[in-house]
Amino acid sequence: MDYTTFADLGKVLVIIPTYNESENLEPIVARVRAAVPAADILVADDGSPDGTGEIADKLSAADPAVQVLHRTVKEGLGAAYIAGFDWGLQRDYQVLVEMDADGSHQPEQLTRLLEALRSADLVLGSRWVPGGTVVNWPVSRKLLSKGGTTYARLAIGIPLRDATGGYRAFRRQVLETIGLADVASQGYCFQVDLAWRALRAGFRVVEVPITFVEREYGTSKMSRSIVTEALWRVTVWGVQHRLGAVRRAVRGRSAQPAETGE
Ligand SMILES: Nc1nc2c(ncn2[C@@H]2O[C@H](COP(=O)(O)OP(=O)(O)OP(=O)(O)O)[C@@H](O)[C@H]2O)c(=O)[nH]1
Ligand SMILES: [Mg+2]
Repeated sequence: MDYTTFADLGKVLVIIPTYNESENLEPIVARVRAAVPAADILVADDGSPDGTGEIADKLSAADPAVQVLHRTVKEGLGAAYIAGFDWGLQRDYQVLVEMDADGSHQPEQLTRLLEALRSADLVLGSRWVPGGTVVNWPVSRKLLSKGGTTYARLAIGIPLRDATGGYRAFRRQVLETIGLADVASQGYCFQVDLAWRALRAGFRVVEVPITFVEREYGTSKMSRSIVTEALWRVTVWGVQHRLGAVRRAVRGRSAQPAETGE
């Protein structure tokens, strides 16, 4: 078996969601093709007004490994990924990768994620484990990112250093198991949601260090509403999680006499 092509993992699909990434798409696709030539690419574009969808079509026409999923309405990152996962799961892809189009997730580090997937079910590219870092971020963004994961650790007990990152490799079984159809969260929260579902389902989740590079071209879709959504959803999950633990403890106590035959 040739381990350099990752054939042992099965077919790999790199999903790249795009909204107004006309300057970034062509270079990122070329870098993925060079880094892992055996992987296919799916661009999931939400009708970008800047022509990103047409650029994707041109790349696809020139290279059969590149496919395009055109969606007509901008529905957010989470919905684009779910549509992309569904597309890949309907075909024979065994590994599905999340990657931003803006260069923040370096395609050259994809081999690192895939190598780690050999002994895991879900690999997270992590900025906040030893060896991981962020290039060109102001202190405020670093604080927001680290603070987001810290909050998720405290609220729901998620045992991760970087729960909001979006550079990930999933074995298909994870996506088939965790119930994608009822994932409503978007943005940062989408990433926390998926990692937490995978952990609760008992999958092996590992973090590998990445160097995250802030985008050079185009504009960020990060917004106050994405942060607010993550805050309220994680808070609600935290309360539900604790209530569930209390209920289980109470039920366990009232069930005890019957179990012990008293
Ligand atoms: N299809 C689709 N893609 C989206 C949508 N929102 C964001 N994206 C893409 O998702 C990826 C991440 O979005 P970014 O704007 O880079 O958000 P971010 O990485 O959290 O923010 P920055 O670090 O500031 O760039 C990029 O490839 C975007 O083009 C959306 O509504 N639909
Ligand atoms: Mg970005």
